Amino acid sequence: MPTEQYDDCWLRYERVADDALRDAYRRRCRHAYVAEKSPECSAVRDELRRAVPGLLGEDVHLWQHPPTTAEGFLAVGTPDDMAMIAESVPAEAVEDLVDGGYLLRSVEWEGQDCLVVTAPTDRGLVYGTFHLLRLMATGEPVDDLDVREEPATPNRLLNQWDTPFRGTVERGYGGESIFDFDRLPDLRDRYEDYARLLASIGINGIVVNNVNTDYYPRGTTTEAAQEFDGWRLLESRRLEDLTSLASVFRRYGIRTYLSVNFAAPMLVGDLDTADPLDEDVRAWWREKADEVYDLLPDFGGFLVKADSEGQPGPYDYDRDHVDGANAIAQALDPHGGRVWWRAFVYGSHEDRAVQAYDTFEPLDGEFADNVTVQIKNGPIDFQPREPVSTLFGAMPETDLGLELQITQEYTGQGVHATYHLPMWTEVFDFDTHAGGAGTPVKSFFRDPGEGVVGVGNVGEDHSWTGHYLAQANLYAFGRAAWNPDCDAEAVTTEWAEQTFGADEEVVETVVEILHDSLEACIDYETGGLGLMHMMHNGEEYLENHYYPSLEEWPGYHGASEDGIGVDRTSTGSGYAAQYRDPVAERYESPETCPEKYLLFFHHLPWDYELDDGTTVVQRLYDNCYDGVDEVRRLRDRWAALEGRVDERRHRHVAERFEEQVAQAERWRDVLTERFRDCSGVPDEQGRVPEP
Ligand code: GCV
Repeated sequence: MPTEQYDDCWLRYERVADDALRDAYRRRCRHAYVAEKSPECSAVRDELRRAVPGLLGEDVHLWQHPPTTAEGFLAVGTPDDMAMIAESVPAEAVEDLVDGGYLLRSVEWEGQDCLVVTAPTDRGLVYGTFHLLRLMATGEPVDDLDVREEPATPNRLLNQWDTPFRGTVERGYGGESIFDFDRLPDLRDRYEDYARLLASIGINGIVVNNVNTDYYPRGTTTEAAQEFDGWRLLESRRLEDLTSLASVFRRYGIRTYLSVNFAAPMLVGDLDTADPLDEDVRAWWREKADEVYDLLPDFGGFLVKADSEGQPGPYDYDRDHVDGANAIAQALDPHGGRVWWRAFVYGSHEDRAVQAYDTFEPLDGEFADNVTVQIKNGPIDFQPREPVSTLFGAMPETDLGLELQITQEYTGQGVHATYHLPMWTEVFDFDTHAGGAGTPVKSFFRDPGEGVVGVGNVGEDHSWTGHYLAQANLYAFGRAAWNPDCDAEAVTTEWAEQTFGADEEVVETVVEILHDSLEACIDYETGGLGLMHMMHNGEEYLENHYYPSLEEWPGYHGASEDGIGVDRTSTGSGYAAQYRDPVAERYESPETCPEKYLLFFHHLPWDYELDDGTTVVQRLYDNCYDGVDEVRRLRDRWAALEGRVDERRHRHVAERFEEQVAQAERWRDVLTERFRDCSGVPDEQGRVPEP
């Protein structure tokens, strides 16, 4: 079999150019002693074997006992594993750390300069080692290390939307699925490299299959659906196969989860109902959970998309989401497993924004302790910009999960350079006022059953993500899930340094491109005043949600002769009132509503005057044009890096930028011409053609 070829992403481990720094690293890391006990520790050893030769230009000497050498060394283990660690680091400092937390210390041991990576759990040792390697890859000194790190968020999960047995990834733009479920238990190197990438950014759980467990695209016959169904992963032989894949992730501290079909008792079992209150159904889930845990003792749990976009659910039996989620939760409970139950429901309300809150808020307090309600960041669907979902802060008695989209379904897919971290920090920092002023969204994911979830963006492509710069979205997701208070610019800089090396001009340019990219996308795709979902819903897979179209979803923009926007105030759908005051009050009035959400909450005349006296329609024109100008500027910034970035990656990104500019112009033209037609108001600058 040919060696698989794909990019190393941010784990490149290129030689440290600075001699003094390299010597300092060598003094402490050329010899290493890693506890010999667990799969995680063997992963640490493997990582050192990969990284040290790259960074230092020589092999690491791995010892099976404390090194007896005249040089310093790196020790990785818990205090129980090694006397050297127990004697170098106070026991309480380690015991105090939560699962995943770790300490990095520069210490002197028997007259030698050493480094200690220690933690209360083996998972923490993996994270601590990756942290140390990151410091070296980014040229940070290690002579005086005193790092204490803990994840702020207990569950940091990846959701793969990979459709098993079909090999595709729903909304995936990095190529086919890397997972070949049909060939399990055979493993590919790529699985391990994926696990390494995820562990290096602190991910501790992966749902390996699509939430759509019935493959359902338009036109699919029932027969074809049967052939490709992800629900089959719950079949006994598939579960046995899964154990090999799970063992790869386990080495890196990552627990495996499955998306399951609510009707599994009928599809996988042979029951004639999936009614969650039926005793046979509940017993079936218990037996299935027992079987899963026999094979995978550290299994994380089940993710369920129910009564949503055609997936079956408790409504099929006149039951509610609590009945549905709790029936599955009772089966997982004896094993410490958890149900992640999605709140992505719409269809029965004229304004879909209203429905998730209407459905789930009244159920607060009724979900079992091992159920987490998983909520998308906004009330619609991963748009370039949405206000934060009203459910955050509305369910104090329920464990919540925040679902973010790493893949760029609505932000240019595999073509546009659009960086999501600024969007996520905006979500994390949003003050819900649920417990009074100062209750930001990020405060809801700290309990053991809570977490932050990202819809993944990798595939078979050499770049993994279809666009080399889109790797930054995966990286940033992990770092932000670990610490929602992270300094966004610092995270992006460390990604750029690890990915493109130490050339300051390259790093600064890449960071600038990434940080300016989201606003540009918002401008050309939405006009920047809170409009959204003006997308083509084509039959062609990659066309879907990529090109502009205002005809197909008129309800999202509300453009008519008299104005534009959607009234979600008390005179409209009432969505604004689902927030707590003073947020609800602020959004209710166009005078106080932030401009970026103005047309999400209000239907306003085209000539409505904004704070600076510009009319709504003129601002929309201006923003659409500014967005394109900005993308051209970013393209030129990247072009100027020619010769400073390797040819393969430079060309790839440059070509995509050309396409992005063309598409941004298309978006601008479609939007502005439609606004011009509807409003009858010419562009003051004469850029928009007259009808
Ligand atoms: C996995 C949107 C996407 C679907 C996705 C769905 C969901 O509708 O377009 O591809 O399905 O969200 O999040 O369940």
